[in-house]
Amino acid sequence: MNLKGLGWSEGFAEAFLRLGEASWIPGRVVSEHRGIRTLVTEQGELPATVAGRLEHQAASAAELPKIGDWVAVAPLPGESKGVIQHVLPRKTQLGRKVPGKVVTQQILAANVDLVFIVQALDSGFRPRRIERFLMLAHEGGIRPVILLNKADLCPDPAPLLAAAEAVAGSATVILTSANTRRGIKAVTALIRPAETVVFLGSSGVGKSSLINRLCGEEYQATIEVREKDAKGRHTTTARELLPLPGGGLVIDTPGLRELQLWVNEEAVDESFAEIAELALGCRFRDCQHLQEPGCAVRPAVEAGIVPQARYESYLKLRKEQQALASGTQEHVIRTRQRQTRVHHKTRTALPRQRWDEE
Ligand SMILES: Nc1nc2c(ncn2[C@@H]2O[C@H](COP(=O)(O)OP(=O)(O)OP(=O)(O)O)[C@@H](O)[C@H]2O)c(=O)[nH]1
Ligand SMILES: [Mg+2]
Ligand SMILES: [Zn+2]
Repeated sequence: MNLKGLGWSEGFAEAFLRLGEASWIPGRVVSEHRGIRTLVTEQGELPATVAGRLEHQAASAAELPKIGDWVAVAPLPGESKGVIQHVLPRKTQLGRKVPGKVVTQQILAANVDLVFIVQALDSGFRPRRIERFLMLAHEGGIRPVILLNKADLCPDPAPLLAAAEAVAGSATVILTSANTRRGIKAVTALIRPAETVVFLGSSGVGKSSLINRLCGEEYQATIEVREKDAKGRHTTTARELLPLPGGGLVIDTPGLRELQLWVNEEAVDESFAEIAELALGCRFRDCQHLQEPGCAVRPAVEAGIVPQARYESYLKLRKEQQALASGTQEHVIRTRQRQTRVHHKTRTALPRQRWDEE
């Protein structure tokens, strides 16, 4: 197995060497299922568990090995199994906030070069959702491309294409069909050798079907054996990384039901570049673009230069981002308070101290 073809680079090699453990070998996480990860190493595939030390030291689940991660693994002598000892620093990571009230980040994939954001043109086409996925890509520092799939089911895709392009920013938008193979060549052409691409999008938009087209028919089997969901559809239940015939690697992901943001302000601005640029002309630096005097954004909305829906989406996502930012702070404060409390407890639980007697 050639590590370079798997995306191994100088940077990872240096980080690995710095660990200075001769008995460890490098490997890449290609699947994760119920705590067992499969790695690809120079010697081939290796199932692996995570070292207890690594699990205890991790400040959050986001630091544990995820699909796409490069790790240092200790092969167990005499067993075709290994124990992951270390996660090499990630080049990029794709994360979202864990659904629910808790402020924690979930890593969807690591060391990704390109994100394909997939939407279907049959029903439920939602540009607002594209914006969310775009922000996720920008936050991770990953190039996004938008795929409008099931083009065969849409008699007139032009207006939807235009709507997608209006929110795409610098991202390319491609019409595809896994059924008729429309756009497949264009998609393939975007993937360079040894690059890792990931497919994101709601359940049923055709991520696995598109990947199947890219991989060639030999992967049909992989997709067929997947679990069926309640409606009897084949649905992807785990993330996995597959090699493409032309070089390059692809990660299939289960459809995301709830996409909450884990982004900073810059990612919002990057996804709404035209609004961020207008905002430079606002009188107040912290202008919220609502009722402030001298706002440069509102007049552009009123003049129809910025569509109303886009403006509202911007406000909504920025609010979400700000809530998340303060939520993170609150979380940090609460954790600190907890730590202090624990500290006090151990003090009072100690046997009577000298100062108690004074
Ligand atoms: N007509 C048409 N149907 C498609 C196309 N792509 C996918 N489908 C169908 O849509 C359904 C869902 O496709 P999948 O590839 O499983 O969708 P997915 O995005 O991987 O879904 P999850 O794994 O649940 O997230 C299947 O019945 C596919 O045959 C397409 O381009 N045109
Ligand atoms: Mg799927
Ligand atoms: Zn303003």
